[in-house]
Amino acid sequence: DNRQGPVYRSSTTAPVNIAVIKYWGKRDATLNLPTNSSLSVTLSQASLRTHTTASCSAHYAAHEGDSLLLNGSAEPIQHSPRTQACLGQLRSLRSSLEASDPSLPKLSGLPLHIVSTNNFPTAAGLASSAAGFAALVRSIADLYALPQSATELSRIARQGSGSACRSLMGGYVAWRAGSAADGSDSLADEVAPPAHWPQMRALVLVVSAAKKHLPSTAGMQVTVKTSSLFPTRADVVVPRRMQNMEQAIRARDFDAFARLTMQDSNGFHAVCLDSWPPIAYLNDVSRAAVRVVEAINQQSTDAGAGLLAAYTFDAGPNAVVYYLERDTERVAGVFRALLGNERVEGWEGSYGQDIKPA
Ligand code: 2P0
Repeated sequence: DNRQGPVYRSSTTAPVNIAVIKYWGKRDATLNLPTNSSLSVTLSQASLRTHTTASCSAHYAAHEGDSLLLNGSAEPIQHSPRTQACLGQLRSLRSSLEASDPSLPKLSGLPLHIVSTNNFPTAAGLASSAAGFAALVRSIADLYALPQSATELSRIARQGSGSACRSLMGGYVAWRAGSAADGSDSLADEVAPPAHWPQMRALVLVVSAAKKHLPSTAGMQVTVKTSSLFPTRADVVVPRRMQNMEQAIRARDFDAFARLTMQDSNGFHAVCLDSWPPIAYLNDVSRAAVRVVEAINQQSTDAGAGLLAAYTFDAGPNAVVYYLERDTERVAGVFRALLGNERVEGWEGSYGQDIKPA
């Protein structure tokens, strides 16, 4: 129906990212400004991603306003300050474009319909907010034909969910904490593209798909307020580790990458446990996964070689294990043999190649 004008539409996908240097702690909870920089690996879109279509039209009922359908359910975005911040800033960039070029259609005044689906269980605690807000920002930026770079858009995605700013780029991505009070320098940049180290793989072990743990936003606030170990982590340990991790990635040094990844995951869970009330995200199955990785690495280092596998855990019990393609049998193969397929909902993340379901 064209009587009330066309429907403008744009679709995109955004991948999940899994941090190897963790974001944990905000210096500003409204702008999502972190207390430390972080670094993640963007997983292949074939394994874990959000698909989002954004559209706008004069045909859409203005009184209904903007809407978001996530996996078929309407989300109450009118009551989400984070979503409102993203939509407001994208609209204002479009509005500036329209002001500078009067021939452009006036999309900034039209209601937005956003339809999003994940190709993985949303409840599984697999960083769905990162892919979700990255896809939301990218799809609307494309719909509005905004000229801003991925790094500039990361400033907007960050306000939806901190970790989302790292999902606007592929490969190895750093989120620089920045120091400005308005967040203008708290941005993501690509440390290395996927092709720099295409042998990297990730095995996602869904230990529990239940969503019982304390949400990240609340957990971070408790840690910042109460953990006595936290200032050392944020101010001393992570800045040094960021430098070493970037160096390990540039040199494709898996041994150093693995050690830093495991140390940082453990450091993050240590400040969680040091919080009051204490925050414990890992469970017995998580700890069993740690022991399997340690056994694999022990065998390798006993033979005089480097580390083969690195575990990392976010704000929940699920494990992500990084390894190199050449060690697939010795790492992913061991997990599969131990756990069997029915107890492991796994994906092998890969770069530039098809994903084989585990
Ligand atoms: C990370 N996590 O670096 C860390 C590691 C969880 C543990 O980013 O409040 O959903 O939306 O900014 O991004 C999860 O926190 O938090 C997270 P908000 P977010 O991936």
